[in-house]
Amino acid sequence: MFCYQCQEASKGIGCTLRGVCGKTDDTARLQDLLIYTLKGIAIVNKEARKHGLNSESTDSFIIDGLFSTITNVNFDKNYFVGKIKEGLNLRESIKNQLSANGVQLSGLHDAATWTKDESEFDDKALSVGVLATENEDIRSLRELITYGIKGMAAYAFHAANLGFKDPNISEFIEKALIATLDDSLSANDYVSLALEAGKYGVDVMALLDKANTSTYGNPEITKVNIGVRNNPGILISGHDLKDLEELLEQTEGTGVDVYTHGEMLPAHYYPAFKKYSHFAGNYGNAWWQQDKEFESFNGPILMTTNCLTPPKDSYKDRLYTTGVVGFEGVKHIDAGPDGKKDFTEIIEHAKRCKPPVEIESGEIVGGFAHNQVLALANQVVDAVKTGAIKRFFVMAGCDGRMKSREYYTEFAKELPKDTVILTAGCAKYRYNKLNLGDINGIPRVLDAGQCNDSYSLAVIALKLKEVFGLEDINELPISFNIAWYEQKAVIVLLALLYLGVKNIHLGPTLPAFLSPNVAKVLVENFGIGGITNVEDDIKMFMGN
Ligand code: FSO
Ligand code: SF4
Repeated sequence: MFCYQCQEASKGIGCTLRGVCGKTDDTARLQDLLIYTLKGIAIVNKEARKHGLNSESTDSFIIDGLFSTITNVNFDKNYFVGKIKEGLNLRESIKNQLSANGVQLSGLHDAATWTKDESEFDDKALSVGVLATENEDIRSLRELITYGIKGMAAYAFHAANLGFKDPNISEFIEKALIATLDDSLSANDYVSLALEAGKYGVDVMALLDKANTSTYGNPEITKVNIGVRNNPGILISGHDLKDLEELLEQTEGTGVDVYTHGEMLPAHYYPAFKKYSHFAGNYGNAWWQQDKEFESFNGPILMTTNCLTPPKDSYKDRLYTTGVVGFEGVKHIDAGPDGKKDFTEIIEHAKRCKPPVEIESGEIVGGFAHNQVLALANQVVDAVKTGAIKRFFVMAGCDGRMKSREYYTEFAKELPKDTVILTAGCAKYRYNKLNLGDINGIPRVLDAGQCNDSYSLAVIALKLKEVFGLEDINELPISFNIAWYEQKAVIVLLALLYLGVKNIHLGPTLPAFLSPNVAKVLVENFGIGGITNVEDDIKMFMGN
């Protein structure tokens, strides 16, 4: 195997024997082969589109497939074997449909023609992985784009679950998949394609924002309990709000409470979920602490998306997956023919469990997505004009288990008191319990929501640009010190670059998949930088 898609890639180079994330080498190879299969489908589907023969189920197959290969989503090799077989069948059925409509395909790439028996998948996978592209710069750019569309697929998946789809996004994803096989493209072509991915990144986050806010209302300032009650509970993690809604509906009146974990915390900010009195609070912290927190939670846990880590035996039998998440030996819940998920088994399981052990108490405040912040716009603008707020720091993205991430807690603590942190994603857990105070009633940490709600932060920045009558978003007193871990952060980054944001600092380390030359392009054209130490970085950001 060779995988370098996340921030924890072994030695900052890549995982070769087993993933630091726990992904086994055979699963990693099957993921590579699934991606290759998706490229083949994209090639034939491009023709289907041209002839008005594209079906929405093909778009969803590609979106699900990409999402399932994101870090910490699916570790189950049988899942990938099944998806590859399904993908090959789908590809052939599209060809058959084309031919029935008089369209003959010729000169197709191997990705669109190969067939193998399951026993030969592993061999085939060896020739189609990341290292199949020999030139390290082209490889770097192809992977940058691939990881970007993986992130895009994740957001498109959640939007689709709420009935919001955009065929243009799927068409772009397919175009990008095909481009990664095109040896006639130059490094410059791929840089342009990466920026185009950023445009669709903005679109997909806007689509998901519309899906979430039109279904569940606009997030509003909310205090979230981080202690526990005395009833048995179900812990729900990941990012899918539709799953949460169904779970809340089905647990109502059962005596079982529902708690959020990790990236599900922002669900509390939506008006639609406030009506559930058994929606008890948020339990624990970011994804990487789940091995301890799932243990002490005592009740069943539902993982709707990443970040899942290989479960310990102490809670493996209490763990359930749904959607594209999977782990061998862990129960999986799929939607029935009516599209609804039946969580009865989890609810009955919860009733047999003890209430959660309290690991924290008190409250945290969040809900500062674009609508809420814009409602406070006058207050915010005044605070900037009078100098009460000197600078905003966008510290969105992901948390991770490496010690180097303590930087972000220190950074938040050491920031001058006249600065405000705008956050989104699980990165917030490094500083959302610090009590950093407020500025004229505006909290110093404004949590917009999940990683996709970084879109909200961009909307806020664009609004401030307009209010202050500035030409360029980079003239605002906003600095970007972003923490990344997996591929959703890649699409967020590309989206910010597309919006013209310069001088983004990315940490705790720059991606292993950026070759020195590609990193140079990003530094020279976009001012992308890494991080050093808290003291020097704060001086640099504050301009002194
Ligand atoms: Fe975190 Fe994991 Fe949301 Fe990521 S839970 S690390 S950017 O998957 O998706 O922020
Ligand atoms: Fe390694 Fe990250 Fe790939 Fe897992 S996802 S194998 S940790 S690079």
